[in-house]
Amino acid sequence: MSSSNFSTSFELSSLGWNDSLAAELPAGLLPARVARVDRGAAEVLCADGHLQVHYSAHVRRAAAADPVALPCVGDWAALRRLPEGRFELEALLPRRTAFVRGGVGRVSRGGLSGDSQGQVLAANVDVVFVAEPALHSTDTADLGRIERLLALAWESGALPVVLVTKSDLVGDGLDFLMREVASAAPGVDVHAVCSVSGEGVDIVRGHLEGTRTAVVLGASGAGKSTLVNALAGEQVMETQQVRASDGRGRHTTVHRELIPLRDGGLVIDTPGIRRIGLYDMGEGVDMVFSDIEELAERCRFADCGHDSEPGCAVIAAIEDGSLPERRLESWNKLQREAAWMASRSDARLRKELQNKWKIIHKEMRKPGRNRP
Ligand SMILES: Nc1nc2c(ncn2[C@@H]2O[C@H](COP(=O)(O)OP(=O)(O)O)[C@@H](O)[C@H]2O)c(=O)[nH]1
Ligand SMILES: [Mg+2]
Ligand SMILES: [Zn+2]
Repeated sequence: MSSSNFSTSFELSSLGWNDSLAAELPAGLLPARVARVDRGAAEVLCADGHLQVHYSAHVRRAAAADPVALPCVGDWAALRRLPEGRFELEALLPRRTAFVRGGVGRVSRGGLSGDSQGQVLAANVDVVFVAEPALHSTDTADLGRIERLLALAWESGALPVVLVTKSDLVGDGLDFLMREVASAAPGVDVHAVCSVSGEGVDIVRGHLEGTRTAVVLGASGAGKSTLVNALAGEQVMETQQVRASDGRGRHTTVHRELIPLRDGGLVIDTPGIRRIGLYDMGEGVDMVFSDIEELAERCRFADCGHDSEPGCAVIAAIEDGSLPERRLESWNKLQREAAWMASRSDARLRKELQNKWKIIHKEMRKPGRNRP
């Protein structure tokens, strides 16, 4: 974050603070929004400005028991003022939305529920920008990556929006590309944006109205940080310099970071995600493939596998060209992955339960215990 922000204090409402959050703030503590985390400490934005705070023993204990309890970017935290004037991060307020990697964890009204050993990538995000660069060398985008990120976005509880970035690089191919991308994102807004000329940036900004928080996801080099700078109207994030030797960029964004925007709203920049595993994301996957789900309702058999069954509406749609075959393949793949991950987590849960019972049985076998 630019150092100019360091001294200024923040109007809490400009950080997304509202009455329902206020109702959950423990008495005597101060609200602050987590802008960035480093090992054991967080940078927060609050009425007292931009502060670095350490975690209380309570937070450290909770995080040791379950990493989901670790503060993450976007979290609302409650700070305790220590006698010497410093602050300590004493508690996290329940999360409205959360991206959880490698863990279970569905968001319910009371925050994350269920057993989980995941890592929260970002919390309290309203809008997810899935950034996919328009490349001049190939005319198609990585639709599979878009679908995967959309599943993650839906599952988090936030609203996804797809951004085809670097729209200046495709020229005439843009319309075709936009249609391709839209076919992978039913029910999702798809916009073209060029952060260099500023074209489309206002539409992106429109999604932040009402002091919403967005996160930008996408591969390294997709133009995420450049977009964040365009939204901010100043250079807040470093962007990749293209190396002259091989024309490839270097990774520059290493931290996830929450940036309050001058024009309102907040945006979280992220490092490129190499590969994010789906984890227990059945519903997120269903949302991404709502077009196939709808078709499937018209299959003759309720348990149609959309393979070679007679009366299959999905196969019929592929044959008449209204559904790209790639979509069905991608759906099968992501469903298999989600199911595999879910079964793995079940296995882990079963093992944990077994261990628990082993301990109880051992206790019961101890000498001196009454046995039936
Ligand atoms: N032509 C063009 N280049 C862009 C645009 N946005 C970003 N870039 C370039 O793409 C490269 C990667 O951008 P960066 O924002 O660092 O990507 P990130 O890794 O997703 O944060 C940089 O060299 C940018 O200058 C755009 O709209 N048009
Ligand atoms: Mg970046
Ligand atoms: Zn079918």
